[in-house]
Amino acid sequence: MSTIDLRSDTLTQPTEAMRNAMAQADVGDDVFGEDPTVNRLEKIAAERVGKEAAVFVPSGTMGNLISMLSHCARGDEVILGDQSHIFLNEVGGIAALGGIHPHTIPNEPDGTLSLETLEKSIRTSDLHYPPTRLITLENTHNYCMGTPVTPEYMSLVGNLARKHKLKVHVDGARIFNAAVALETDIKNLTVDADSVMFCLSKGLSAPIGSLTCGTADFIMKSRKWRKMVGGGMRQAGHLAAAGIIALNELVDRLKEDHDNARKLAKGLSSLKGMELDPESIKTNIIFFSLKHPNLDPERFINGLSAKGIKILMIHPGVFRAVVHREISSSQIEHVLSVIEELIK
Ligand code: TLP
Repeated sequence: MSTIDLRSDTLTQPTEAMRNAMAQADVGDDVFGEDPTVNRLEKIAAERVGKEAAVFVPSGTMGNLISMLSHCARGDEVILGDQSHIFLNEVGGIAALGGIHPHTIPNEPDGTLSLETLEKSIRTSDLHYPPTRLITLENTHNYCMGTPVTPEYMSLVGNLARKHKLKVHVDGARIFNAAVALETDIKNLTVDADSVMFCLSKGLSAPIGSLTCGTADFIMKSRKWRKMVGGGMRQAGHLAAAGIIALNELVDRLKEDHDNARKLAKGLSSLKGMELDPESIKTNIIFFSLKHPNLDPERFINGLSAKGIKILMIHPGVFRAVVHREISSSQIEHVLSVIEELIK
């Protein structure tokens, strides 16, 4: 029985072309700045998001961490969403390692932060307050149904940040999903941000790696932080080679994942006890609740698992399914028929 793994798009395996490119990559010591493949990936990445420079890091978590460390000093404050990955899922690294004070405000269901609340949350110079330095947004917003945040919203936040002399960082782990869903050039989503981190290792199918992009000065600072937290890699071109393929060949096909996610959401919403609005699914992430009189959440997840289907239970009765390159349209139909059977 083959497994249908919907726990995350991080589960994607490298493509055949990636495996070949990794094996044959031209490499050097990247700590000396001498890995030609890493240098090429960083150049492609910076150009793609319209920034001066980029630095290759092993994970999205490290990319966000070094960005925040580069923008903020100890005791500075960052305003971010209470549902953001940085706040919920990055082990509190910004506070533990950077002494950065996280000031959370509620995420709206579409992943944005209310502009009014945002502006009210910026600290005055009162003696008692930590100085606000940074606003951090997430695009797509993972825990807000993978919703893509629009260029129009980015521009409003950019204006607000400039008015208050703040910086803007975007956790764009899945920002290419956002650009594809909104049918916009990715630069329209990054032009109002001072820095952006994006991942190659999720829907784009590379095995490892993320990039942090910004001004040349910012990236110089970020490189130092990367070294300090142990992210200085040597012949990393073997990894970067897969990343180049991810950017050149795997972006446009993300639309397929979004179509399959919508198909899964529509199918689920027609089943008894499943609660979700398929219209809210814009990219590859689906959250749904199970409220069924005869099927408790544990039995549901175990029943799926017995049929080789894996999804994540985020809270009791609340599930996440993420669609990716290794999930076909016919597998979505199979998943729906298994769930229909379980519910009976
Ligand atoms: N997200 C993972 C888990 O950590 C939850 C997932 O399966 O979705 N930003 C966002 C918005 C993310 O979703 C993730 C990973 C990261 C950053 C961190 O990336 P990695 O895992 O490369 O450190």
